[in-house]
Amino acid sequence: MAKLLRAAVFALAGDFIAGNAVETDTILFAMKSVIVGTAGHIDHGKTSLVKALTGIDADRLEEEKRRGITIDIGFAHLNLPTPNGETFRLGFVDVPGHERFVRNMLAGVGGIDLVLLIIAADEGIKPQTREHFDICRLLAVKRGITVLTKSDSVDADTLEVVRLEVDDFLRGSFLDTSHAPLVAVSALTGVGLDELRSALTKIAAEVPARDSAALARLPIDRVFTMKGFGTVVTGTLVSGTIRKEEELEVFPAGQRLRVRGVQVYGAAAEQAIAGQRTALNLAGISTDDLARGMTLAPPNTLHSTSRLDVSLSLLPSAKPLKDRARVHFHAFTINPMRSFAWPTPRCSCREIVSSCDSFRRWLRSEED
Ligand SMILES: Nc1nc2c(ncn2[C@@H]2O[C@H](COP(=O)(O)OP(=O)(O)OP(=O)(O)O)[C@@H](O)[C@H]2O)c(=O)[nH]1
Ligand SMILES: [Mg+2]
Repeated sequence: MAKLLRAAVFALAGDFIAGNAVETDTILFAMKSVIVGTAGHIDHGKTSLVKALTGIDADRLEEEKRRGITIDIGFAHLNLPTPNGETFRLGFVDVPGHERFVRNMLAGVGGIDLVLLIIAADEGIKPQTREHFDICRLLAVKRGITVLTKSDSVDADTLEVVRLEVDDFLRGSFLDTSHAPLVAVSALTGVGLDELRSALTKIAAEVPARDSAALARLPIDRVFTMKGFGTVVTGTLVSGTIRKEEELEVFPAGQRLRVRGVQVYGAAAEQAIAGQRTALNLAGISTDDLARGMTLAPPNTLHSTSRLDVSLSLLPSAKPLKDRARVHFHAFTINPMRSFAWPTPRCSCREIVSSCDSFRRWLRSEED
């Protein structure tokens, strides 16, 4: 984590489901879409909780099912009716808790509107609870709910002790329990799920709508071929609108393509709007030319760069970052093993952090 430098927003994805697709465009267009990410230590019950809420198993890989752990990001969704008659569409991005898969976690959690920080009541705070929480803070995630899972596996006194420990851990952060909810649940018995749904409804109502009139940008998080369809990509549309038959460009590769079909949360649609989990069936491009981390946008609208200004924050737990240190840079779904140079000035980041919390510097790709 010490050298994980990430900047700005990220993004996520949805599923392209063949057959039985209904034209639900009008309904979906009217529904506010909110992206919820999970975060937390391995085996603390993230995927089980998403399944208990949505009925969908976000672990889609055969290896995940065999090993009983999440390896890559998974997706689910839920329609949440509000007391005033509105309905929110919640898109869930479920991330792996295993420390080895933290880069997949980073690809999933960027661009989320709110986080469910999941802590198992029988284990309390563990290393990836801290690491994922730090990542959420670095990403400037503003909203969330802390969920104590597996409440059925501890007695009331233990639950209270964990609650106090978590309370202390979150103090002063965006999840400080004086203003953010902390809910104890059990995915096994269903206890606490209604309270969690209410908390989700309340927070989802506070999430500002994304700009569907802005430039369309779809950071790709999945690429695959579907029999009878061809090339499919998925992602969370971070801004703008993408319509069927539209021409797009894949950045940074520069290839043009045509949107043959659009699906939003697994249902066929005429268009996808900002904030929706989106799948696109593409013509004029093969899966070999696409990868997670690329972005789709209208032709000639974005520019590739190998240098950028950043505002850097170093976690107190991180080692000092030396002049010209090599770091991994993450943005949206970009999960590069690329390294960047840290050019000037000749000072360590400890000094930077102690003298000013957030410091502007620039990064240069070593391939530059
Ligand atoms: N008793 C009890 N067990 C649970 C509960 N939720 C999950 N589990 C069990 O805990 C184990 C891990 O659950 P997962 O949902 O896969 O945990 P995870 O956080 O998604 O794990 P990773 O994605 O690999 O980090 C499984 O054996 C679940 O059956 C719960 O509420 N109560
Ligand atoms: Mg999981």
